[in-house]
Amino acid sequence: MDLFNQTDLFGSIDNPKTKKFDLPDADVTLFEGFFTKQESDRLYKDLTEKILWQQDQIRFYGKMIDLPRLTAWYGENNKPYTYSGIPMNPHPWTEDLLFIKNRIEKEAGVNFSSVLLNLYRKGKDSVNWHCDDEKELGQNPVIGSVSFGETRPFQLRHLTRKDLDKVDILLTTGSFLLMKGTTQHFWEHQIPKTTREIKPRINLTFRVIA
Ligand SMILES: O=C(O)CCC(=O)C(=O)O
Ligand SMILES: [Mn+2]
Repeated sequence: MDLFNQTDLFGSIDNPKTKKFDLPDADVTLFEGFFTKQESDRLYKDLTEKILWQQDQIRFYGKMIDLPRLTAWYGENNKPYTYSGIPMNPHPWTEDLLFIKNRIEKEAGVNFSSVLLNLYRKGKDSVNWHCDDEKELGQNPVIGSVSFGETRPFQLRHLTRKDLDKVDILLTTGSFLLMKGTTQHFWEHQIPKTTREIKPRINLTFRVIA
């Protein structure tokens, strides 16, 4: 047995499994079971019911169409932010969001100023390839991504290195994915659609607005 294998040493529910991905030009770490099953079930239910979910639209070939997911923006009100061309007016932090934020900040070593929440209601809900590189996020954006509910694959692909394979990361309930360094400059990510019958998933991406 390899005593120094992190995955084994930190594999209990109270000590999350940690996986740092060995990717060029990126700094990506996954903490599985960062929130216990009990915490995750409670937060999934609470966020589903209490967050002010909204249906945003984007212009597509001159027509307004619904985004394939519901979203919500929470955080400090003095930090204006534009996401995919949509100006976001944040709602104030809630108790649940502060609980999650405090826990992940201990690991991330930064103070997050806002969070974008996504609710993927079904398999057809998704987010298309993009980088989180808006200039409000500073030179090297730190993105703290927390998931509750259904497991969905989070895919990463390098923007220019076509010799590198796409990376699939399964984001299970209670997981915390931390992206920092140059990740957003060199890699884009998506949550693909699936035709499978699946349950909803909530994702929270905490951001630092400079
Ligand atoms: O749902 C996810 O895991 C990713 C969401 C995302 O990339 C975003 O909101 O910028
Ligand atoms: Mn993103």
